[in-house]
Amino acid sequence: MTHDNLTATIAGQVRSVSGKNVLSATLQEYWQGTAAAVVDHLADNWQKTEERYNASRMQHYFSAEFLMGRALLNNLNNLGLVEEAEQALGAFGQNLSDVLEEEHDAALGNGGLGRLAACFLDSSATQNLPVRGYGILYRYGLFKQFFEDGNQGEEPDPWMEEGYPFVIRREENVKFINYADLKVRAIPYDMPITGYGTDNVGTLRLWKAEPMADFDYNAFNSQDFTGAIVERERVNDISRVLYPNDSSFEGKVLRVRQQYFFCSASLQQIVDNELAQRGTLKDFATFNSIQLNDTHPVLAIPELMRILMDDHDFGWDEAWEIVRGTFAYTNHTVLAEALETWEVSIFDRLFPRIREIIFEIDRRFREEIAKAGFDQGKIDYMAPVSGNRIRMAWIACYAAFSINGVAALHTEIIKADTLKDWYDVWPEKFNNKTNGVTPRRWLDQCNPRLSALLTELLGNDEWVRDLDLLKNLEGYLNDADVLDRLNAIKHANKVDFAAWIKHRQGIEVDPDAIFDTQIKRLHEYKRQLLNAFYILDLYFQIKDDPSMEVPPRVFIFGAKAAPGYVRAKAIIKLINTIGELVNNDDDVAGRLKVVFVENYNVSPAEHIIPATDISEQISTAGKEASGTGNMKFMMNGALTLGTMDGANVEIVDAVGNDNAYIFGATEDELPELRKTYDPRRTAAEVPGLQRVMDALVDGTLDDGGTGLFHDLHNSLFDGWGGADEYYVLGDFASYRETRDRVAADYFSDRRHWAAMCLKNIIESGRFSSDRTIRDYAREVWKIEPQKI
Ligand code: C3B
Repeated sequence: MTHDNLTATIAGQVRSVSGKNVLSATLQEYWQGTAAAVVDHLADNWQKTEERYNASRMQHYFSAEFLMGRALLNNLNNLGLVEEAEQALGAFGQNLSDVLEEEHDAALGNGGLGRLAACFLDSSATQNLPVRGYGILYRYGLFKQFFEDGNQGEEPDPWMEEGYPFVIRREENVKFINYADLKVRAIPYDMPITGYGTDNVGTLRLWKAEPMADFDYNAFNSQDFTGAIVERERVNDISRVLYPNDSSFEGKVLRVRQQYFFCSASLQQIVDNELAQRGTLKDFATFNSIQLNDTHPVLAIPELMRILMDDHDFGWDEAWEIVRGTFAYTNHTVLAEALETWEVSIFDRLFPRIREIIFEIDRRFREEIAKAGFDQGKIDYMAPVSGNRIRMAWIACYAAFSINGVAALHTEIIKADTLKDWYDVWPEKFNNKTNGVTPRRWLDQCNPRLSALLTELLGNDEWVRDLDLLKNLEGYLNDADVLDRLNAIKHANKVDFAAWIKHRQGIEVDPDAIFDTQIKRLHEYKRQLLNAFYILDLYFQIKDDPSMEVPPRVFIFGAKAAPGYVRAKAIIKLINTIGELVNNDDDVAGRLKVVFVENYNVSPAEHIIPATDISEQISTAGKEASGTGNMKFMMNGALTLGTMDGANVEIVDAVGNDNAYIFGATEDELPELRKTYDPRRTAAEVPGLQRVMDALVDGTLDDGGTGLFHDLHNSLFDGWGGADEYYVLGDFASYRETRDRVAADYFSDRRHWAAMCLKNIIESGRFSSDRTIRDYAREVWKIEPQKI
């Protein structure tokens, strides 16, 4: 598309959304118009891709979460239209970057699991793979976080209230969902997923719940006005809000309604397409496969049984064979509190037929496994239904042909522990697919300076589609000029970050300091508390001796806590309280700064990651299934300070021990260590640690009389289930020693530091989601590229 063309399209779209002369339009209207122009641009290719994919074997990715972030720049970049858009908007006196800032993040996910789904769609589109995503069009995405006196507050996120051109309502594809107590319409909204340097355009299909008829006239006429409105709202509730829990189970009836809602609608769609393409469902599993992103969409298993048997006259055995050939299941966590189980009575009330099918699955499972010689105790443990609860993970393990973990260590843990019994019965189902992240958003777009350098050194931008090509940069590891330029790029990114955070939160940071960052959901196992304790200890050391040498540092945090997770919220308050203390103390003299980025989300991450020197990946070993932020940092030349956990293990393997900073107890060591672990003794023995613990309760740090800091103290010293469950104090000494060393290294040899960063960048190809998706496509999905 030529520049004139885009200018004309944007002008036309802005006029039509604003109803005004283009020059009078608001920035938001420019955003709307430009977004609409992009959709206009890709419409024909999108339709062609849909037709092509429908005719081929397809992979369907079911996920309750897609953390998409912003779409406009991503699409412009993929389509090679960034410069044209700049010029086109320039013709009306507008700045592309101002227009981009008008876009809300589509935060239809909580954290890693949802963002992974978004990266997977990008990689599938870029590699022309026939993959479609299915989820829910939440009216309210993940809550907006604000701080009040250092405490987290939450506000709703009506992200598409002003209109959102990147989803197209497809009224003609409406489906009907039957609950025992409610019948609703599911309307699909399709989002185009562009790939980099390809004409193929994939699809994310998000379902919205709507009442069967807009008004129940009978109810109105019979004077039950409010009753009719209430009923209507009950339906709208289904797709109203994303549950804000990351890695923990929320046993709300509305949540299971949501799950059934999008599973049923998506399956009906797939079945309709299969019939349209092939006139029969008998080859369903030959042409369709469904990846279940964690257990949230596991209801698709009994629902497909129901559709095949009740709507299409299949017998049980035939239907079950199709189901067993269709589903693959990804496990994302070993945390016990995340395991989804539902009380049988909920299923009685919402979908008795699904309950009946699950009970039959359970009966047959028990029979099959008893024949294999398992004892009753084991059968009861593994059965889909036990103790009056329906166990979603167990249904998935039984029905799926593939079960995978998300990093090598994680897969070993589920085989040896979390899902051991299933591994014993069906070892062939198990496989590892180490996560990845898309280098388009997480390098090319968010770090244009580094991107330009890589393109210059490699002679072209092919690396954006094939990140393994970065290996060809090995020769620059000793190139002083390149290393200096790398440092200069990081510095420029830090200057940008400083301006951004100053504008956003009014805080000043020094771009010459080390930027040391921990951004991720707030969870005890992720150990933001360990990070905070280090800062507090360092602060006390400075108070003891204000003239001590301290490498200047900016400690950056970004994290949302689930609104009901009181202890996570206490940790936020603690970090903000420490920040107040440290940032305003004359003895510190600005050498340390604590910055808690409010309302952390995808877009803030795009500012933070390119500016970061040190990537904090400090979870208790064995607890973080993979982590994906660790990969984004690596790609942008930040060094990992981490434990041997999740994908950190593979990052260290890729870059070598000399190019990462590893500390702490390993997963192997922990069980033995715990036998004799006494956190009180550790606090007393490790210099400085008792003082940190005391500060929680002696009035040094003020929690506003809530008792929150006392509770944190208790969780480490007197917690239930064994004090200090996450070994915060146990790893403190090792963490402090390592973190001090990182800071010293940073200032001792800037070129050597840059060489370590470059090594991380060069080796990041393994952590591109393109590689992950190729592995799924080849080993699990059995799909081939379908280029239009
Ligand atoms: C997360 C895990 O906590 C991460 O270690 C992992 O990298 C990502 O999934 C992606 O695999 N996770 C999540 O965000 N939400 C859950 N409910 C479970 C796991």
